[in-house]
Amino acid sequence: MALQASASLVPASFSIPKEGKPGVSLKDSTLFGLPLSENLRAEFSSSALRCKREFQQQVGAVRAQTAATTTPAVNRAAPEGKKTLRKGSVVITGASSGLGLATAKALAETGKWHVIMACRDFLKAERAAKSAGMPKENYTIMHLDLASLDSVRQFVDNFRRSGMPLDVLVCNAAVYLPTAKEPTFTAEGFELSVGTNHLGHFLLSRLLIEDLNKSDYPSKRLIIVGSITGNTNTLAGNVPPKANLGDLRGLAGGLNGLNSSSMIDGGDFDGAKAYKDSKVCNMLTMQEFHRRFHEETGITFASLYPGCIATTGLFREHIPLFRLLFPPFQKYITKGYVSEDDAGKRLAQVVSDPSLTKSGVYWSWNKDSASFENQLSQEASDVEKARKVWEISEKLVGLA
Ligand code: NDP
Ligand code: PMR
Repeated sequence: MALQASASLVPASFSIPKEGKPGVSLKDSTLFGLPLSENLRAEFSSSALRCKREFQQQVGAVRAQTAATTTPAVNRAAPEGKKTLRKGSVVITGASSGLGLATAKALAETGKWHVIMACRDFLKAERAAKSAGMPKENYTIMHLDLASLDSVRQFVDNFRRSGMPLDVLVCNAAVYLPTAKEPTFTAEGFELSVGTNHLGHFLLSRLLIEDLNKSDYPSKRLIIVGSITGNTNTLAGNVPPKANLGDLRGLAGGLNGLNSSSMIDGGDFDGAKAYKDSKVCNMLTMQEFHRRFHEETGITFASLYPGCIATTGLFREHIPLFRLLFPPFQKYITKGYVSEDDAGKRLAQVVSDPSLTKSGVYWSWNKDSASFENQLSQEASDVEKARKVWEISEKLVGLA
């Protein structure tokens, strides 16, 4: 039954269009023969005050482990046998659901990590951590709304005030708005998907690299979650609308939809494309970080495609039929499906596995769940584009 239903997900006429030629747009008014729903829920919730109170209570819970604690496995990768006696301290953005939550859980459960869950909805994050059974002493929730650069700066201030070290930063949060007809914007007026997924994380990681650099942890890492759908060297990346940053004219114009396009390439707004473009920016940013900072700091920069986690909140804005059929389609047809728990273990591996210290890598997993270094598409590995995205982004977030 599920198989039959999912088979209908693949339109009979589906074909991979040639570069530059318009294909079947899944954003067009129908999907699998049904009208696309137009409802768009703005899901912002300000919980700064609650966060502050809870944060102050919880900071006290962050304690260095005693010498009696078993040495974390990660120490085996330490250069010159350097050892640490404390827990690793990892910030994960968007840890209130899906991949971020599963990763936070996987790391917190080891007892070797203290997870700072950087979330826009404090109560949701607290409930999620509790229901996932995360040990209370192994996590702290701090408010972060990536759709506001002020909030990003505030988060960095709060984090520094907490006195916690920063050993690993995971840029995981994202929004996906495939049914939106019109663009929506961040506090600073950037189109919401690129503004949140790329520009918010760009500012966050540019500011926190200083903190990562100060860490004495044996393996310091900055991880930016990418995706297959931003890579046009794959079947999934060829499902229209395809990622394409073009000559970056929209990004250079500020993505505000007024005197410039809301899309990076300067084209008409398309929510699904904006998400895929933002993932290309994520993967380019990781590589540019690697080129600029790896040698000097020893920090490992990595990106990954964790598999298709078809059940997460990422698809909350999609039509109900899509949400119903997407998981069986990925499970039985593409076989790209991975559960939230398993995806969380994969990202936790990139955070802490001593064998994944190579920098500049885009990790993926094969059907036996073994990690491998994957190839990025031409655009997602374009050195010149990465430099330009970096420089324009610096201007947009007020760093240049
Ligand atoms: P979810 O929607 O479950 O998680 C996204 C998280 O981002 C949520 O915690 C959400 O918070 C948070 N978030 C959204 N906007 C903001 C914001 N403005 N400020 C702070 N946090 C925000 O989706 P996934 O777990 O699937 O996605 C996680 C990552 O995995 C993303 O980077 C996505 O691109 C990537 N990915 C997902 C795949 C999949 O198949 N699901 C495949 C490949 C990559 P809230 O809970 O408050 O909404
Ligand atoms: Mg895809 C091996 C084939 C494969 C894989 C691994 C994915 C992953 N998808 C594949 C194929 C196809 N998808 C095919 C043939 C189709 C046409 C029917 C198809 C359709 C499709 C849609 C409409 N797929 C989607 C959507 C979405 O809205 C999701 C998306 O693009 O979100 C940005 C999506 C995804 N497919 C994936 C993955 C991982 C996603 C989602 C998430 C992401 O990149 O973050």
